[in-house]
Amino acid sequence: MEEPDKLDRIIEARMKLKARFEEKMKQTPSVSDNAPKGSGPANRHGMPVVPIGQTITTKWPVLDLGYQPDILLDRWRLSIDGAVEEPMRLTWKQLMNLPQTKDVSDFHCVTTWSKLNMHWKGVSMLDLAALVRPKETATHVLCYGYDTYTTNLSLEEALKPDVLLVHTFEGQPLPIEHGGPVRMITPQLYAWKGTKWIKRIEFLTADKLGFWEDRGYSNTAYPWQNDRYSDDED
Ligand SMILES: Nc1nc2c(c(=O)[nH]1)N[C@H]1C(S)=C(S)[C@@H](COP(=O)(O)O)O[C@H]1N2
Ligand SMILES: [Mo]
Repeated sequence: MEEPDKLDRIIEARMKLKARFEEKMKQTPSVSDNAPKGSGPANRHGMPVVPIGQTITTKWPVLDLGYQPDILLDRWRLSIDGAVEEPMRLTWKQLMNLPQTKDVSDFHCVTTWSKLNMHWKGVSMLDLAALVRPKETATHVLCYGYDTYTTNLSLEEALKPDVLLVHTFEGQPLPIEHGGPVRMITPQLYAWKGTKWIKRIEFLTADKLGFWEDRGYSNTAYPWQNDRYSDDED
């Protein structure tokens, strides 16, 4: 950020948000489940590195709705609005001027492939939320892609430290087919919870189903519980 006091305010808001969601986050299955399903050594949040029913791939398959929007950086905007104190519409330059986070995480697709140790760089959802300051009544977000895709997340999932809006993968700009210029990643949930070509994050005071959640995918999407479809009750 340009002004140091603005950065201080983000840091303070981030600490407050962390404190507000800490307890709920600790209770989410991807950190609290004491009988997670999967194989291999524990990952950094204590779950077996390969979730049940997944096969490791080194390739990176592409999944979309049959259309890959091509957004010029000059025209790219990210709106963050809804139940927040300070709605924003960020340009590319503004996004790049926010604190940048690097992380290495895994990607679990509901269609049974997982890709491990992916190197990302982007802006954390927690930092974006700290900027717009969700109202006390905010409980969920609905994310929108430039291709009309939507997906919903609870705030205790969306504000986990590994949820990022990434623009860089393995040191290169995120390819269009994988959601470039910017997509969300949700390493502790199935990957459909991460919107490619993200253009809007709407904070909500009640849950609202996204594209796949409305078409029979699980609302919660926990890889270590084989939580793929909303009709399986296990
Ligand atoms: N905007 C948008 N985001 C999306 C999708 C989509 O069709 N449109 N597909 C989702 C699904 S089902 C998965 S598994 C992942 C796939 O990401 P990938 O194509 O980079 O592997 O993106 C998710 N995000
Ligand atoms: Mo998917």
